[in-house]
Amino acid sequence: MALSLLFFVTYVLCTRITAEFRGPETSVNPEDDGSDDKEKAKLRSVLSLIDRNGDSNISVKELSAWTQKSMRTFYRQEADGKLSALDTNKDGKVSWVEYVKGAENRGGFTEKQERRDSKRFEHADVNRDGLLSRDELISLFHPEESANMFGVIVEEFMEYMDSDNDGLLSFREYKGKTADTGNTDEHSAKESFKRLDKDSDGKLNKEEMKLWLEAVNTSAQANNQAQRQVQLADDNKVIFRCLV
Ligand SMILES: [Ca+2]
Ligand SMILES: [Ca+2]
Ligand SMILES: [Ca+2]
Ligand SMILES: [Ca+2]
Repeated sequence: MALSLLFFVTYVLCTRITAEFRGPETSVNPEDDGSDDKEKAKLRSVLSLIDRNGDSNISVKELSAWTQKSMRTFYRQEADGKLSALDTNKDGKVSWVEYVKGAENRGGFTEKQERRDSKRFEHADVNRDGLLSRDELISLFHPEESANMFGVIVEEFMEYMDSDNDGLLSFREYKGKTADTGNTDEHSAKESFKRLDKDSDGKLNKEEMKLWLEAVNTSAQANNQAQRQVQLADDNKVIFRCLV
């Protein structure tokens, strides 16, 4: 959700930048009350942060780096919020008891959810002190960001998708939870299955499924998104020279 929000902001920002650059006619407004100048000033200050080498062009690399940095800042702030809400004994960490209490205050969770969260909690606790620090909380709530969480998430996938319980995912099983549920079409499901099936044996093993998680983490998404945004611009770079 937060990721989509940020990408939306990036999209609007880039669309604005490209539009500003393209036509002087778009900047002429007889009822201009100066609010555009204020907006431009705000935009300019954000753009200067993204444009690390100061050449007034925003490259894929710069846009991707900025998106990643912003997302990580957001994850830290979100974890701080969760920490202050859950940490009832104020020791700066969240214990499993505190975590369960927090869930109960929000209406409780089912036995299945409790089992799932308990496994995630255990894996997020990297230093094995039974408590989650702020960074460990980020792993708990955004498991795709931490390689140490991939194993437990793949186990969850398997439980959900491996209907014949052979520890491998056939295309039929994969399709059953992707294309057949309307999440994607059969052609795209085939393509993504083929991409993930590195040893081409027609099945996805647990290591191959971890690649799935790597493809949805912030770095991968930010790179893809930046590449798409920059392709919208005329010369493979988003330009904001007109604003500076
Ligand atoms: Ca605590
Ligand atoms: Ca810990
Ligand atoms: Ca299977
Ligand atoms: Ca395989």
